[in-house]
Amino acid sequence: MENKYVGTVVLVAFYNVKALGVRYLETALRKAGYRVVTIFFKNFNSANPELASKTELKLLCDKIREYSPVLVGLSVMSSMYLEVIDQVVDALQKENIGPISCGGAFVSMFPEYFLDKGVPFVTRLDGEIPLTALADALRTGADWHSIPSLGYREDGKNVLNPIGGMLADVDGYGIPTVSCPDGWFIDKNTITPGDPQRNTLSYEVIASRGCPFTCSYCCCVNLHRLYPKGINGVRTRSVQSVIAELKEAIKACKSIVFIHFYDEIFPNLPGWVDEFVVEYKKHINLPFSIWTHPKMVDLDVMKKLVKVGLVEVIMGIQTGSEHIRRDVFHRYETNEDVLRAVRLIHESGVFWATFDFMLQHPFEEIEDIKASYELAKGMSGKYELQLHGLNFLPGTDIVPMAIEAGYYTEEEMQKIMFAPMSEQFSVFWKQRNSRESQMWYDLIYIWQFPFYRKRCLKYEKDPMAYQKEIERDYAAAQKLTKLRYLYKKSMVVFKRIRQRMFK
Ligand code: B12
Ligand code: SF4
Repeated sequence: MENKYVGTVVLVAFYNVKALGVRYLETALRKAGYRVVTIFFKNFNSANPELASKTELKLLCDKIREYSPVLVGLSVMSSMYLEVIDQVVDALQKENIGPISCGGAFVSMFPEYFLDKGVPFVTRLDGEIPLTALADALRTGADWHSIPSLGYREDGKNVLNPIGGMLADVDGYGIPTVSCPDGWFIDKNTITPGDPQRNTLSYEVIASRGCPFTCSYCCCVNLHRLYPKGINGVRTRSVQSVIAELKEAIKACKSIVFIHFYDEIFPNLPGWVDEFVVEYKKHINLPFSIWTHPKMVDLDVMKKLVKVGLVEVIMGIQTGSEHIRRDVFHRYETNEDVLRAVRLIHESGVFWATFDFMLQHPFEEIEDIKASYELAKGMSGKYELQLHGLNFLPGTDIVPMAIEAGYYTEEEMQKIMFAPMSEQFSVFWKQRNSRESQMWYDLIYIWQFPFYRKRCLKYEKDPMAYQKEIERDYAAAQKLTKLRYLYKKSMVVFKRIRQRMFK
């Protein structure tokens, strides 16, 4: 069996059993003749993230050693769980397992983080071509020094090759491996054979890579700045490629009832959408969700998508304060644009609209959070609000802004950005602020439930005078959120059944 492969590469995905980036790498390596063993290390849990236990680290090391790979690729998408990547790198180094190569969004921005730790190779941006070239070179003993996008350590110095080996037409990468033939899942001190995605109810796909916007708290613009000439900030796949992947997914994962499109912004190119809706209806016909942006909402496009199964639209609004939005977040839509987008989303007839806000960060004054409350009040139709805090992600434009504004020193900021995982995830959900800010935060949360709106109109006159009542209603609204979640899920399943019956 081993003979049919040129060698084995082990890939490790962290806290993400869907791990699209890793699945694209697997496709590229398999095309080049490698046996690819993909280990999904720990399940995602943003509410209560756990570190890796000694047992889990041992299970990982033992499994990798078993395959004597040419290369071990660690996928580091986010800095929020760096603590665990550090644990894994330490364990692999102690056990002399490797050579290790790291890649992923965080590594693309901070390649030296791992080189300084003694990891021999890193890769920036798209990994398909460089990683395959590196595996080939290590396997054959060829020289790897000039592989584009590769970083390595030599004579005590870090060397970063210019970024290259990126395809302008991402169809060239093929489709991500939907079901890894040599997949393993490590979690809860146990290792399970098989790709955990096979039993999934929802499949995650991206129809494009990249985002045209420049939000200061997001890495997309920083990643974009690294692109070489000739590579567009947004690279959209062909409809055929997306449909081929989804067909494959439905064949391999028998329980799929829902599709999540995780494009930063779902493509709204008119020709593309027209072709997509025809093909999607014909071959896939499953309920799906998309992410969009206030500047990108087009009624005609939305209506076409709704007709073929779009049931949920998630849109970042982030704040109602024009000042915070423009000067701090570097988002250039106005409140009118936001209200228009919300209206159009509802007019399209989509079942569910979810809007994200990022509240209670150091740039925000009471007037700003009040403005978010006022914006929510002006938003038409039914909607779900997801209220988040602001994570300072390393390398994003908002980081130096916060230091310059005097909110943190450089040292304090380093501590925040590289804090233990549990602290970072608690900031993601919520950050404690002044009592008054807390009352406005609670009011925004409560407002999303129409039943409480009359009370909100009373409390808003002087929230500090109604603290007890606001807290009580906030606690009740949190319970309602759970019920609403169940309602949403059951409706999606119901829609799926109906769609099947009237196919
Ligand atoms: C889609 C997405 C998600 C999806 C993931 C879907 C999936 N099935 O994988 C969901 C919604 C689940 C998600 C969750 C999170 N995400 Co996210 N996500 C993205 C997004 C928008 C696109 C990622 C993607 O799929 N790209 C397409 C694939 C093909 O590219 P890729 O993953 O980058 O992989 C390529 C290269 O990086 C490289 N590569 C990857 N791994 C490796 C390994 C080796 C060895 C090599 C050589 C190369 C290599 O090759 C791959 C193929 O070309 C990015 C933004 C971005 N531009 O990266 C944010 C992004 C990666 N996410 C981010 C964050 C913060 C998170 C969360 C922590 C959010 C949270 N608080 O819960 C979680 C963490 C999940 C996890 N365990 O990793 C941040 C990370 C920044 C940071 N410093 O932390 C980003 C950059 C967005 C941002 N806010 O700036 N995310
Ligand atoms: S619109 Fe979303 S994905 Fe695009 S830069 Fe802003 S936060 Fe990032």
